[in-house]
Amino acid sequence: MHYVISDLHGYHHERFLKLLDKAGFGPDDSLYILGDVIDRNGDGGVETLQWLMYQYNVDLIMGNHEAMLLANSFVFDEITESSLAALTAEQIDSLTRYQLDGGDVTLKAMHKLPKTTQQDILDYLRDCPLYHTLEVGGREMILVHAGLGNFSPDRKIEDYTVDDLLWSWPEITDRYYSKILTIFGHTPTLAYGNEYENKIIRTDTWIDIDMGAGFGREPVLLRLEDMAEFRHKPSDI
Ligand SMILES: [Mn+2]
Repeated sequence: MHYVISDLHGYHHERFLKLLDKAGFGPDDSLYILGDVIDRNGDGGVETLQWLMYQYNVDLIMGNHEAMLLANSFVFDEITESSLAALTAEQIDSLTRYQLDGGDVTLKAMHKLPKTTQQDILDYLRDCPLYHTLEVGGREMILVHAGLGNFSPDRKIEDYTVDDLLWSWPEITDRYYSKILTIFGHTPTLAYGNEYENKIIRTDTWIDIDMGAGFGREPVLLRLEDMAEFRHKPSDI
């Protein structure tokens, strides 16, 4: 079976593992995380990243938050007085924006790790793809973090830019490829209206599965074969 989940944003790691158990996720299944494992809550998802690096059947697709961590990875270089003085205004600006966007907890948790582990995590993130395509039950699907910005039916998936795939904010009325189902996160479904609170949004061409775990809500694990949804109740331990 194939599963997707998105925007964990520092969701408690053990609770995430329990959610996989709840769905019966096993060694023959595949899980795709549609980006933004890190930032905002708890240890910023660093525990989940350390787990992810060693899972052969779990793939992380790049989110804008992973991209921001990578863009600020200069903070993990050896720091000397001269390297601090050599920081550019762009680097300082980028770091400030990342910290204001929830990166603070991730940077703090990363700094507690040995240098080699930090570099292993950064190397792992550099290898994460911008999207993944697959076929489930005869239906073609695109898994991507934020949607397909500047969509055109004539544009092939490989022709979208990093900004299109990581930073777009789809409108509820947007329609994507008619014969390919696009699944993404990034925009909490609640942002489309109160009627979507705690619900994934399914249109005929795309599905948004971001439940707003970055803001303390429970994420949904979606099984692609039958579109079954698994989630914890907030009261579940
Ligand atoms: Mn995002």
